[in-house]
Amino acid sequence: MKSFPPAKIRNVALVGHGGAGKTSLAEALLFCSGAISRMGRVEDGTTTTDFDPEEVRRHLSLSLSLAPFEHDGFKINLLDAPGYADFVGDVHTALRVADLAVLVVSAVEGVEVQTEAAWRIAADLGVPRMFFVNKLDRERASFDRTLEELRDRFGAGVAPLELPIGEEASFRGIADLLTDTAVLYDGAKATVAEIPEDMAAREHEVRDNLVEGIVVADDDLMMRYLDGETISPKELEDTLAKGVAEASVFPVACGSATKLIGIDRLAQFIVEVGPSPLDRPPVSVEAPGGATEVSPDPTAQPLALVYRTVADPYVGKVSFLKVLSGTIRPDSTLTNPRSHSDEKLHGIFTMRGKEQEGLSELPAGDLGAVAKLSDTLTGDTLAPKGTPVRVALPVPLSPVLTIAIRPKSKGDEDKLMTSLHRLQDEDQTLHVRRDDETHQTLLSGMGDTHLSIVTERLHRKFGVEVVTDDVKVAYRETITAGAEAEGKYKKQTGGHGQFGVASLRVEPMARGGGFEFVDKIVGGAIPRQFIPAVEKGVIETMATAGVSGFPVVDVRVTVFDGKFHPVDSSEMSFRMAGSLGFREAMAKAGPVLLEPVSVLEVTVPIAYQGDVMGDLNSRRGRVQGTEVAALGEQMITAQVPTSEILRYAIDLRSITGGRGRFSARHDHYDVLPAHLVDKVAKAQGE
Ligand SMILES: Nc1nc2c(ncn2[C@@H]2O[C@H](COP(=O)(O)OP(=O)(O)OP(=O)(O)O)[C@@H](O)[C@H]2O)c(=O)[nH]1
Ligand SMILES: [Mg+2]
Repeated sequence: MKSFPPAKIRNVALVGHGGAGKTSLAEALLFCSGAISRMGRVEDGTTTTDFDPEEVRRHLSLSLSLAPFEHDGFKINLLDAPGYADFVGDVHTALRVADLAVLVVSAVEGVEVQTEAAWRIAADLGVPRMFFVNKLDRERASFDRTLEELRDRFGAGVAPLELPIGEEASFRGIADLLTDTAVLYDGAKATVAEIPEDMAAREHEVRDNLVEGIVVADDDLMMRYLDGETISPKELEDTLAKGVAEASVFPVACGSATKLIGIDRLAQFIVEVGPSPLDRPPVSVEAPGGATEVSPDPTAQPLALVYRTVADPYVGKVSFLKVLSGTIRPDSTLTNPRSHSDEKLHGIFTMRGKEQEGLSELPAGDLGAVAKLSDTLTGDTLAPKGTPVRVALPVPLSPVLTIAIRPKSKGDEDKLMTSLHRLQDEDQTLHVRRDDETHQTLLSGMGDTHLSIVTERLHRKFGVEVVTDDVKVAYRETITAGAEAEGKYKKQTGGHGQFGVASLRVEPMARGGGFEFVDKIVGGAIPRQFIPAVEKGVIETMATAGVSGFPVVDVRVTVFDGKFHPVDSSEMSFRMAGSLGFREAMAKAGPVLLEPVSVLEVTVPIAYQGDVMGDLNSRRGRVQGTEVAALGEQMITAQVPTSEILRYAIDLRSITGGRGRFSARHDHYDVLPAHLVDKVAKAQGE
């Protein structure tokens, strides 16, 4: 593929709810532009951007795909993002490098949960947005109803540029409001025609609204319009383009991806009105002298952002780049300021789905890929040697669901960890952790589908089969009263013996107090050098085994008396005495179990607030407050025992139809209610 200057590049992310038709739309755009000669179908697993075996099998997108094509002398880099909520990480990735988000909305289902989620992410990142109302050929499709929903949710900036001619089975063309003409389709073949008479009145009304919506942005245009002058489509388009780039106007186009209606027009619209990398604000980077900004100037120093990493079975590691400034050439050597390693680029290419296509150079604004970088991860910056400039990393998404896994065959432990780390390179929403308290390997991610795909990949790609277990909660123990005990360790049968006695007092401390050791030995009841051994014995016992087998916390231990033997006493005898004394004193001191409690922040539309609070109550949660969040949502803050929210991601999704979001973090330990102690102790014994 030849090289394009920034003004001729459009980086476009297709985002929206699962099944709205993003992958089909990408396929249609590629087909209409001539980039592919056969139009694949999601149902047949033959599309360009759903090429992964799991995508083919499930008939939906699981990860982000790049698909560049040429249209009218421009290069459009399509980013086909998955719609399913578990893969929202890829929506963030796509919108981080896109200059325009096309929110694909089904004319049958209308605005859905992930349409709103994608909108919110794009708005947070300041990415210009437009809509493509798809599936107008389907039964029960309605453009008007969908448009009303769009206006209702996303405000007055929503501006239709087109109206469908016919709907459902009779959907056959598009009325173009800017030029006041109709386009009729026979397959992908378009013919320009007059606006059909039966819709002319409505077309004029919508067109007047649109024109008024556009001219208000420009005083001069507004005056001329009010004077009765006709504003040319070109002038309207230019003003519209400004509104789109500023993310104050959100145009709506429409069509059918599978019937190829309106597709060529969408491509044309993207090149004419969509922002180029030059229309976007400069990117802020961290440089040694402080923060600075870079613009997509192909003649400046080269700087690229690695926005995604994929392990390709044939090429090895592939790093996807967005060039922020300068021009990157196949023989360049760049430095990674994070890892301090020099990276020689062995060839630059782009990917169209799984197909590689070589590039002679990659100028500012463009997207491409390089293979086999030695020490570069997603989020890294590649800069010229001696210019340690870095793009700030985005705040990582917090995982919402955790499972425990172990390899099916015992020998696979190491292989499991290395495979997981390879998967983590590709997927920034995947977190792996070994819990030292519960001895489990924990895998956290964005939902159950995400995690089950990870375990499938472990098997398919790396040959490691895993078993999933329930996540164990890290309970602890403490005491509720003071008690004393004498720990006596004595072994004096023949030869050199063991003898040590330590009298200990235990007392409860405040929650979070941890552990304190007090030495109250007077008159040498225990020789000085053995006191640390007593403390060591206590600490070792506390760490592993209270009365129910959990670590003990929040206890003050005082050693106040003891006995020793001039020959048989040793470090070992006093360690044992400390351990025995602690165990006995603890058993007498009203031991209780402590459970971890999390702080949960749940954001839901107000309509679901009652249900969510009721559910939190049934989980022994204590609601601490509610506050108004953006877009008619409410944020509820509650303290909930961690054991009650291990699968909250799944439950909240079903309570709110996917409209709720939450974050949870460990907060403190609290006494486990007596009626639950048996259950926990029993589970521990298994
Ligand atoms: N009739 C009709 N069907 C369509 C149209 N666009 C997509 N479909 C069908 O809708 C289904 C979902 O389409 P996809 O392209 O996979 O949707 P997606 O938005 O990529 O879905 P995710 O990858 O899950 O986010 C497929 O069966 C398509 O054939 C359309 O314009 N008309
Ligand atoms: Mg898809």
